[in-house]
Amino acid sequence: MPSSSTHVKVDPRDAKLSMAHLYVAFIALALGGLMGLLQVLVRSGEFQLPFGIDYYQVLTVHGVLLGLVLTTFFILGFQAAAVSRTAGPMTDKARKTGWIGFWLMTAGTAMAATMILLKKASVLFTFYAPLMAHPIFYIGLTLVIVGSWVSGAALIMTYGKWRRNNPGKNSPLLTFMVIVNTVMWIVATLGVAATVLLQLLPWSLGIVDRVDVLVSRTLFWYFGHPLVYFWLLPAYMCWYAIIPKIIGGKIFSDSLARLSFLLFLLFSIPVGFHHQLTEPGIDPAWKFLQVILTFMVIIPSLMTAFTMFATFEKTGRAKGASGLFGWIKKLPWGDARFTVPFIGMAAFIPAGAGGIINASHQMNQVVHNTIWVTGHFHLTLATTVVLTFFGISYWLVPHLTGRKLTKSMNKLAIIQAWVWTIGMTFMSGAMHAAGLLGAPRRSAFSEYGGSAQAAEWIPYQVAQAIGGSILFIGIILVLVIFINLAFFAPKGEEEFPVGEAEEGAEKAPAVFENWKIWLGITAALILFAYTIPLIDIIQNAPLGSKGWQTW
Ligand code: HAS
Ligand code: CU
Repeated sequence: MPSSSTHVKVDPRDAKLSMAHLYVAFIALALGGLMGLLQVLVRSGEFQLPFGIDYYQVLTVHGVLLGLVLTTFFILGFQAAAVSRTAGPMTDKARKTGWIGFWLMTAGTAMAATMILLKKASVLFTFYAPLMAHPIFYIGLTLVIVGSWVSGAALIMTYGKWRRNNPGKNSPLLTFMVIVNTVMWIVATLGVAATVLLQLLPWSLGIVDRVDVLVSRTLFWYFGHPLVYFWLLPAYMCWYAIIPKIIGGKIFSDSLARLSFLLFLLFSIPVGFHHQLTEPGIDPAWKFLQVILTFMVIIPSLMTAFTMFATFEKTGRAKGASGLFGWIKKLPWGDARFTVPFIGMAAFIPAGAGGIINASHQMNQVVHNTIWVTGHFHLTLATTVVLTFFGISYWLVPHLTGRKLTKSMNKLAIIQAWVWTIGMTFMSGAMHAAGLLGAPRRSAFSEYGGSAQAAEWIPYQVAQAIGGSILFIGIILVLVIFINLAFFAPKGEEEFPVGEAEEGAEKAPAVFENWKIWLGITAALILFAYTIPLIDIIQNAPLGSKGWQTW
């Protein structure tokens, strides 16, 4: 079967760049996972941290390493490989740019991590004002953001070269998807860069005394919501463009896949208020508008769910399946490259439903600031996205290092995913339940002076600890597989699977690559959703807050 792309392999020089990112990502997973274990143990009430280590310090390391470092590094590594595989090798200039981005991000990560470990920045992964960290923490964050822009530029340069060499053609699907995600990331990070550089850094340096907390949180969530789709879209790249090849099928619809990505670009950003629904100081009419836009951004996920079911059913039927559900039996359940991401997809059904509950203006009052929300993002990010990333690593790492995924590692990978599923069912399930009983998030163990309500939470916190401990075993297993694939697996060639469109399938409309239109609508929606409320917030601002260090 001819490949839809002329490049069947990632260029070895690009492979090095991609692997550098993956090493940092998996180191972050190891350390961040260990912190997670400590947290659930503390919250069970049966364990105290030694050596004066503080719960909130551990929680910050966990959130920053897993939520920000693991994700960003994995994604940029995967995206570099995906572009090199489908649009061709990077130019020397682009690759150099990619390395500069990598080192800026790595230096920034080291700076921020050092400050957290020195107990100078226990501000959690959302670094909300008025909690004030050491200036070096904010400088580190700035380097991570700027580094990611530089890395993004390397991808855009490679895409630009492809366009120049292939006038009038649609770019390869995976490259197109990477570019949408990169553009979304750049537009979104402008918000967090603004609050860090214009507000938090001058404040922690003592140049200004007070910070406008609501402005800072609004700029954060302008970024914070698209951040979660920046995590999700690489998983969708795998589902739309890679899984069909692994299961021996075809891409269901190239146009639909591109359209869903464009909808994410349009609707991911003007929705940050759904994280601020309980915050005073924002007019409810604007919250309502952003809730409507949030429901718009659910549509491309529903399109994805439809596409996945359709892909599975069509492939199964082409292999001779009959009956309503016969196709399920035709899926390659023994192949970790399929099964591991599939479990991620299945988890996204309850995870997404939970998101819709969160976004429903009134129901948010019940769950906001409870550990339900923590349960929600351990299903979305720490199950759906992360299992898909693990599934990607099982072929990407050996592809990049010139090795093979052996039968025994494949089996271990499937066991790993089941261990993860069991652990997460306990942990996230208990979090959702305890949240409905009012258990707070972002808080260490407390009996709240022997309150009867707090006593109700304790059995769930024990269940969280059991689940979290099982998850920690899952982390050890995935690290064993990663180290094997990076250094010890037998030499060989592992395929980078890329799905193909059906023979004679209709081409996606050229307008999908008219960036002026998409960026224009994105900007218009952002201005519509944010301009008036932001003016309101600034005009009616209280005095602002001095910095707090609660540790
Ligand atoms: Fe969320 C809070 C709303 C998706 C992550 N979210 C968070 C936080 C994080 C996060 C980290 O509206 C906490 C931030 C903090 O620290 O405060 N979320 C949503 C909505 C969606 C959603 C509407 N979230 C995500 C994803 C995340 C993520 C994805 C990470 C990757 N979230 C909220 C809201 C809050 C929130 C509020 C604030 C809460 C508060 O009060 O603080 C939607 O995008 C979800 C749409 C998804 C679907 C599911 C489609 C299903 C598919 C699977 C198909 C399966 C197949 C397999 C084919 C509609 C695509 C078949 C298998 C079989 C077995 C049958
Ligand atoms: Cu959100």
